[in-house]
Amino acid sequence: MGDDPASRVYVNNKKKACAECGIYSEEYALPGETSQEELLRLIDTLNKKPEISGILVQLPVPKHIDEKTIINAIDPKKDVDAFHPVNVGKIMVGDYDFVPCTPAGVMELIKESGIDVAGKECVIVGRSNIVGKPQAMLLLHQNGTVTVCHSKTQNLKEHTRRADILVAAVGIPNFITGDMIKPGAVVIDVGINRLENKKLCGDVEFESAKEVASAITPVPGGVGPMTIAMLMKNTLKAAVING
Ligand code: L34
Repeated sequence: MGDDPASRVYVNNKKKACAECGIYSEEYALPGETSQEELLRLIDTLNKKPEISGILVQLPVPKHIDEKTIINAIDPKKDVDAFHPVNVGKIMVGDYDFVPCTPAGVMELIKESGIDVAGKECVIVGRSNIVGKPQAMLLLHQNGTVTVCHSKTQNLKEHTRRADILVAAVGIPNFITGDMIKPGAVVIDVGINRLENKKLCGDVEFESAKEVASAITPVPGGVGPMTIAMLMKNTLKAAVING
C-alpha cells in the first residue's frame, strides 16, 4: 500500500521469485489513501479465495492503517509471513508450520554454512516483532544461548563482543563496527539501509567487521534474498496445508 520505493523493489523481487518457482501470484498495489475498511475487504476476499494459499501485506503500511488490525485479519493458515498472533504463539511453543521469513533465512544461512548453534552465545541487536523476537526463538530452539539487545541496552559492546553468532537488526547504517565483534564470530547483517546517495548498506560496517569475523553476510546479496527464498518455502507449505 502506498508508494514506498523500497517496498516496490521487495515486492517486485517476490513476484519474480514466484514466477521462477512456478507459483501463481497476484499483486494489489493499493493507493496510499485507500481506507482500512477497503484493505480489510480485500484481505477477506483473498482469505476466501480457494486459488490463493498465501497472503502478505507488505510493510510498512501508511499511518492511517492499523498494522495489528491488518495482520489479525489474515487467515492464519494463509499467513506466509507468520506475523499473525496465532502463528507467533506457535513459534513460541516450537510447534509451527510458517517461520517468519527473515529469521528463517538467517537460520538457513547458518545451517548451510555448517555452523552448529547448540551451546553458542547468540546475540541479537534489535527486538522487532519481525526479526529480533522471532530470531531469538529460532536460535533458542537450536539450543543457542540467546541475548536480545536493544536501544536501552547498557554497555552494548560488552554484549556484542561475547557473541559467537551476532545478528544485527537495528536499522542503523554501519552501527556494528569491527571493535564490537569477537574475533572468529559469525556476523549476520539483517539491516537494509538506503543512504542518501541511494547506495544500500547494512547495520554492520562490513570493511572493519570482515577483518575480525570468521563468516559474514554482505548487504545487498545476503539476508535479503534469503527472506524471499523462505517466503517461497512458506508459500509451498501453505499450498499443502490449504489443499
Ligand atoms: N509483510 N513486510 C512483510 N513481509 C516481509 O518479509 C517484509 N520484508 C521487510 C520489509 N517489509 C516486509 C521484506 O520482504 C524486508 N524485506 C525484504 C525483502 C527483500 C529484500 C530486502 C528486504 C531484497 O530483495 N534485498 C536485496 C536488495 C534489494 C534492493 O536492491 O533494494 C538484497 O540483496 O539484500
